[in-house]
Amino acid sequence: DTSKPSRIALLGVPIEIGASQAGPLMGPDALRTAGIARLLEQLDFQVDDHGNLAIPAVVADGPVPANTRFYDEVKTWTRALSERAYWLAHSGAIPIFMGGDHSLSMGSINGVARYWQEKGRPLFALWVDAHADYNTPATTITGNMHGMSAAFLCGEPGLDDLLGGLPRASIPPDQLDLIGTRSVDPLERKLLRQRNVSIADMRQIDEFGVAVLTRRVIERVRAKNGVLHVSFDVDFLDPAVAPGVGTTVPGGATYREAHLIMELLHDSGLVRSLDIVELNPFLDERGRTARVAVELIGSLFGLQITDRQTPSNAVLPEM
Ligand code: B3U
Ligand code: MN
Ligand code: MN
Repeated sequence: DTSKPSRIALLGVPIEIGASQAGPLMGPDALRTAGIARLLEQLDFQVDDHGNLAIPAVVADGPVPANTRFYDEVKTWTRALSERAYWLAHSGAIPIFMGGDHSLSMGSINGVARYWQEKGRPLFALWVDAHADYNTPATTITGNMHGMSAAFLCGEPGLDDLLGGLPRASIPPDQLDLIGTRSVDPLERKLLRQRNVSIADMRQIDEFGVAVLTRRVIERVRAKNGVLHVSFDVDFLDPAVAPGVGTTVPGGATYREAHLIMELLHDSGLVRSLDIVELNPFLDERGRTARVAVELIGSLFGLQITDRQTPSNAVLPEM
């Protein structure tokens, strides 16, 4: 089944204990206020807002690994979200997981990956982020679990009980692509090198441009008849464009670079799920960051400046 879904399922995931600063809890409502549903409807999608995920009471029911802050809380969220994500993918809609901090991706991508595993199509993840989020309990400096989600996704050891018995669907590290990277911890860097994870860092963006780097990802997915999950951390953007983020890192992507990535991904027809994470409305300036995030989601789902094909669309191989 390669036909493009025409339904989008919005799910708010108001988790913030994976991050160092409070505020991402308000992210889902800020995205709603910025008009995410209205925009997607204008792009001819049927949009169902499933509200915000709620979790059961947190219980300490197992060993807690060292160097993990709020492990039991993150475990409870991850378990609940993984189940929910599986069923949303199963429904045939494109799920958009509105964060919330980036630890939510441990649940969202695990659930989505489990669905695609059953379908027999490889899932690729594009990690659009200033950070690599490839820490494990053995490499982390902060213990913040939003810095561990990509590593968990790729099956790195150290968080093996995080799903508490629910199935874990890891993706091989060669199906992970980082883009926008500019802040990596020393041991995290070593691990990324060992696993040979593909990294389009800011220097590569400056040298080659985002179009070349994005097409490289698209071609890799297409070559394996895969589908793509986009995990978009708003700190990918330069702080001047997106001030509403807890962990801003200077030297980020421009507004135009980010839109071009989204437009190219849209044209590929390969994106089947999305996380939009780390928006912190408490730190935002008059809703600017929320509005930019929604505009970028528009580009990812087909918003175009004109109705003409660009030359690059025209040369892309047929789906
Ligand atoms: N790598 C650091 C910093 C960090 C990761 N993700 C964010 N910050 N947002 C860490 O804490 O693991
Ligand atoms: Mn992140
Ligand atoms: Mn980040």
